Amino acid sequence: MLGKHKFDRRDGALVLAHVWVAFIALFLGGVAGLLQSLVRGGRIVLPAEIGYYQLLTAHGVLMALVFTTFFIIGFLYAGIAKTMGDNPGELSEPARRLGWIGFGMMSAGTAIATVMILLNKATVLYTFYAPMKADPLFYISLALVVIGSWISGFGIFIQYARWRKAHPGQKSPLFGFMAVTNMIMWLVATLGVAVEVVFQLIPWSLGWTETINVMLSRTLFWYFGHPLVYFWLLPAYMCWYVSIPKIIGGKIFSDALARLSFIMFLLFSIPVGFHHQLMEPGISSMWKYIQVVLTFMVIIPSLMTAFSLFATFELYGRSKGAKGLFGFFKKLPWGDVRFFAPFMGMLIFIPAGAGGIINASHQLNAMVHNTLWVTGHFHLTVATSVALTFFGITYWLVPHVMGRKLTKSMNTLGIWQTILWVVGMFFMSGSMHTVGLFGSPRRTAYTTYGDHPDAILWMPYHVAMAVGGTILFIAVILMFVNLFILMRAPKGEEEFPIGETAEEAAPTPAILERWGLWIGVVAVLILLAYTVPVLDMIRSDVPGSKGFITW
Ligand code: HAS
Repeated sequence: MLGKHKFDRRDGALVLAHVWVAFIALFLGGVAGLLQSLVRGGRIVLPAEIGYYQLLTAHGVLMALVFTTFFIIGFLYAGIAKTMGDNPGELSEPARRLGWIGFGMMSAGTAIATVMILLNKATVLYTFYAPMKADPLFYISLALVVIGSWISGFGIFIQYARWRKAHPGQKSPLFGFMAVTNMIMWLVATLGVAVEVVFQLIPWSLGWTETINVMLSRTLFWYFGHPLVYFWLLPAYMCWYVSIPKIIGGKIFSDALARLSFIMFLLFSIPVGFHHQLMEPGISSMWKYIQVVLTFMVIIPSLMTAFSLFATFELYGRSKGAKGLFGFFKKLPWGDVRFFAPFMGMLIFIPAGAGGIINASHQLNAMVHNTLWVTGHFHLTVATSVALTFFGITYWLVPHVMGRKLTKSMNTLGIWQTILWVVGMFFMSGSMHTVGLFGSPRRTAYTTYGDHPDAILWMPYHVAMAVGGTILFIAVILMFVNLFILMRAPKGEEEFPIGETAEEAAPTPAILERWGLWIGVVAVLILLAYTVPVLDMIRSDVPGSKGFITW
């Protein structure tokens, strides 16, 4: 019922504004990605003025930071308007206003950052690792993006608080609960990068301080950087948990399990940043060990999610007469892009997650760290599981908020777009993983290691990466075209799919919504995992704290 309500036009405009910025970033980032893969595949040499690292920075910032953040905030606003709006599909005035202020600040920050990158004044990669230094304007623009996203987050919290006030004693809608969890995680995580940018990078880039504590800056970055990946992932999980059951005609397996998995992400996604720094000096093995253990904890909610999705599919399949272990497979709506694109994301998340577990295993990390394996890993996770799910959402979200209909031909184009993406990624990420095991480094232009003894061995894989990159670029263009067509689709109604929980599911314990408790536990875990090592880093006598560190 909820899904059928009309969406308020003013809120539709807010959602569409976010979606547009996201897809423009995807397009520009795609151009940079194509060029990069052609350079590494030895197919082209960049014209003198363009640097490889400049492209790499543009690609990473636009795809990983801008596309995701804008899409996510637009999607969350749409979902809370739908499920917790003052009327279904209508935000309250304060939430809408904060949404626009946040959008304005993030867009201004993004525009300045993009110009600085294009001017080659911010070639510091998407992780902006010191001692690489950018123009102060770049860091200031990043601060603007972060503060803007906080303001958008407050809009979501306000809408949630209004809903709870109007519905005392009731459990919040699952989508709203998940949106709030995701934004709390984002707020706590971005504190790390805000401290790094405001207290280290900006004063240093302005020349107010002569040196920078490299180790500390990287640690603050990864304090933020790992929950960042779950900030990308959780909205995809929201689609998998809440929308996919409705799209296939089934039920959510368990509301309680879904909420518990999100709370576990909140608890365990932040105190794990050291697993990106396992090969770095200046952090003792004991602290690395503790954070590796916590990393293995954060795998559990993903396993719970896999279990829950299989259960949803199986229950649905059996209700349609499916027999045997995988009989449900035949009953799933393969021809519906709203299902097909996110499902391909799920399927690919199985090897992607396995790769993550390899990365997190300290000894194996020594083998893969800083090789193209890691690049392959995040092209499967964020650039496939998450991106394909976001594409799948776009096919119903845009028509829904605009009062239009997803047509049959549009659906077919969407299926082709998904197939192209999967094929392109098979070549690209597959060869990245393989050649990574042969030691080919990441974040390095091909020409810089031309005389490496293994370069001949790596070359065919780099060519395969270029093939994959080209197919993916065609898929980006098709997605962009699809978005234009969606905007002009015939007027009508497209559902915002919000699933219902299976009748047999156990009730949801109220404790899962005790935010004070969970934020308290998060704070304790962060203090436990970070206090001593950060104090060590601040004391400059620790070996390695100011030393040279590999990227
Ligand atoms: Fe990661 C590096 C560990 C998940 C993104 N990761 C990165 C980087 C990025 C990234 C961007 O421990 C590079 C950063 C840089 O530039 O340096 N990652 C993990 C672990 C997980 C993980 C343990 N990563 C992600 C996700 C990302 C992401 C998600 C983005 C969205 N990652 C690492 C480590 C590094 C790292 C180290 C540092 C490497 C280094 O040396 O620098 C886990 O969260 C993964 C758990 C996932 C699962 C899979 C569950 C499967 C599901 C699908 C079910 C499918 C169904 C379909 C139901 C356990 C839920 C039906 C299927 C049928 C067959 C019918």
